Amino acid sequence: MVNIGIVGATGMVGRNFLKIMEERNFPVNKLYLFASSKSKGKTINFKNKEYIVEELKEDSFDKPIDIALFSAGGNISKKFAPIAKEKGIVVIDNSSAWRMEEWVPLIVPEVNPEAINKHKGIISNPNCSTIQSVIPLKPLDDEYGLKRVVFSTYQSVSGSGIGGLKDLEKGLNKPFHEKYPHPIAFNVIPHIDDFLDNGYTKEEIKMIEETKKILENNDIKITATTVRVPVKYGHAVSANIELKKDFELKDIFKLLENFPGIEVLDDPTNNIYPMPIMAEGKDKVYVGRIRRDFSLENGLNIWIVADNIRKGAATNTIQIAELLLKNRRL
Ligand code: 11C
Repeated sequence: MVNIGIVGATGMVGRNFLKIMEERNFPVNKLYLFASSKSKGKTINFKNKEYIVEELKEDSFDKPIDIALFSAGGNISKKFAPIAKEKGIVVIDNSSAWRMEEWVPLIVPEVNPEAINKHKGIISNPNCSTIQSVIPLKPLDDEYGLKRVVFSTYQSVSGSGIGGLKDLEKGLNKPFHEKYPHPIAFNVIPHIDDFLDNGYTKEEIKMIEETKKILENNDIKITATTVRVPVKYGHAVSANIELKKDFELKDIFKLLENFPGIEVLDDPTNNIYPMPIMAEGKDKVYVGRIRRDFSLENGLNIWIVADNIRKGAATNTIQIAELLLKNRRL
């Protein structure tokens, strides 16, 4: 049994940490919930017991916590994760604050579970669109070698938190764009996170850099275009892949079907392919539209869908916590 602290307990991902720990019967002993002063005093139910939300402060980590799950944004993680780590608490952080630090493992348990053994007190959970993309890429890289990948994403508004859902629900009513610079209802917006000087968005760079780090392969050429679509839950990614070796399509199907965490849904004659509407609330990564890209040698197209709040965030974090317990890395 372990003592768990949750930072950002009232947020969408924070609440899903609790839900998923209940579902998976994670062995929680003591539970401490932290959020901003706005949420202080709220109560949250976990396994039929009410817990009071405390304001996050520097002394919050004086409590006997073994693992702290953070999902309260990059600035909170930058400030408070080192404080928790100094107290001997293992932090699993959902923000982008620590992901690219060389000493911080960036983990998708189906892909690089062994990275847990290198942790030094902070472990990062990758970006949601990266998590679902690296799972099918891993067996392809191991078997054929990835030469180049072109990601095009179709990301749901819940990736932006409650504000994204509100903008979508408002439709075209003014003011329609509190979260986004344009209406998202009846629209698609090719802009996720801030723009950088090179013309890419931060979300695109996350997909490129995090994929290389998780697959431990800096030689893959990767590009990405990330797009917000008017869907509530579930991100979709089209991955156009150039492999180093030739392949038989039936072997690709077998490889993906047998990889942990993947469910292949690919029966075009019966209109079966992954869609956000059926991935919502689930923990699998769904892969379909698997076909050869005839425009290049060893080219392959796949379509990847997953629930961004669950497998893309909360479930992956709880799986990392389970890995910590299994490998006795606390
Ligand atoms: C989105 N992928 O859909 C983002 C949300 O770095 O963890 C997650 C941002 C992150 O807007």
